[in-house]
Amino acid sequence: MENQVQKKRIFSGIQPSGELTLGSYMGAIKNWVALQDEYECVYCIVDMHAITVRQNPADLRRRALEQLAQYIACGLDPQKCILFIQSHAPQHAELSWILGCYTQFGELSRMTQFKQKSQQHADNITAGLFTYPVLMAADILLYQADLVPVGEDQRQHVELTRDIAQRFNGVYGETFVLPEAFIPKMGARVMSLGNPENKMSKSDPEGCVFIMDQPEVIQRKFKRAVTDSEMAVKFDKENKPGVSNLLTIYCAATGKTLEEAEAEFAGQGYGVFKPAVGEAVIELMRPIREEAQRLMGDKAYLESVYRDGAQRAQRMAQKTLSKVQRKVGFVAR
Ligand code: ATP
Ligand code: LTN
Repeated sequence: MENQVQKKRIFSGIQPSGELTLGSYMGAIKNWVALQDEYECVYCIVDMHAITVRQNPADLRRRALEQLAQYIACGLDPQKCILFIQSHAPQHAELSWILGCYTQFGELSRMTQFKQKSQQHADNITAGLFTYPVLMAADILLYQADLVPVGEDQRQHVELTRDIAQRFNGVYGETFVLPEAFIPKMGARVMSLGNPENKMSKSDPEGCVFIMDQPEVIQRKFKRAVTDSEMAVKFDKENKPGVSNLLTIYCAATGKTLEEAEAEFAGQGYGVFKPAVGEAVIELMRPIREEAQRLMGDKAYLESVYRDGAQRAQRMAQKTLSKVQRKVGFVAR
């Protein structure tokens, strides 16, 4: 055999806790697709993370399958990357327990997402919500991932993952690859159309564009997008957060630079600009929506993808888990 260089690994996942959004597409999935040719990629539907807040079981099951269809429709190719459902690989829960014993209470208490979610779900702050980042660390470290393509909001969790890995390696010797967050230049933090001070998020349907939204719905949301009382289409995050967000979306959708976009709309008001951004997003999403709808009609195919994905994922994950179990002193099974 010739000397083949081992491809670098990628791991990422999204919770099936709601519909995929334009934010998750621009912040994460777009990069997943771009990286699949050059790297060995593992992409997950993290249903175990989703139950850290209360879910309706029938909806959760349906959304996990829809999310797989949408992953493929976005351009992820099951021949090139591993696509699977987190709960189908028991190694995630097993490693998560072990890593939890190498994570400090204080570290988890500082996680911004925990602070936000425990405010949103004040009546149900579970241990699972608190230890969420440990399960995420297990996801990433099981596959020895070098890069983790996510939006800006997940940087803190990837950094914690690195700290846990480093601590474990320090005690037991080289065990885990130290992962790095891979965050896009344009679209790392898409803001809500209704409230551009907040991140676009599936928990706020009006300010949020969903991948599966019909064109008329997308156009309506963009026409209503909050801007300011000036006229100029200029990027200025501080003073013009709404317009700056729309410009970012426009550039991420069309591949144009901010300068090109500003020049294109120079002298034109928001009445021209907002529908143009809507149109760009509609055209970006159209083929994805249509293909996802078609795939949803082919349950047998989707099942074959996630079954095959789970087998391949388990094989990779088990290698790491066995090594870790041996290192911490468990008796071999
Ligand atoms: P929730 O409303 O439950 O917080 P969410 O809409 O923020 O969910 P996630 O499922 O948490 O979406 O995120 C999936 C991936 O997409 C993550 O990598 C995340 O960083 C990225 N992402 C989510 N929202 C945005 C956004 N508005 N801009 C850029 N990236 C985003
Ligand atoms: N916390 C992430 C989802 C997630 C993830 C992962 C992302 C769970 N495990 C591993 C990257 C790698 C979020 O979207 N909120």
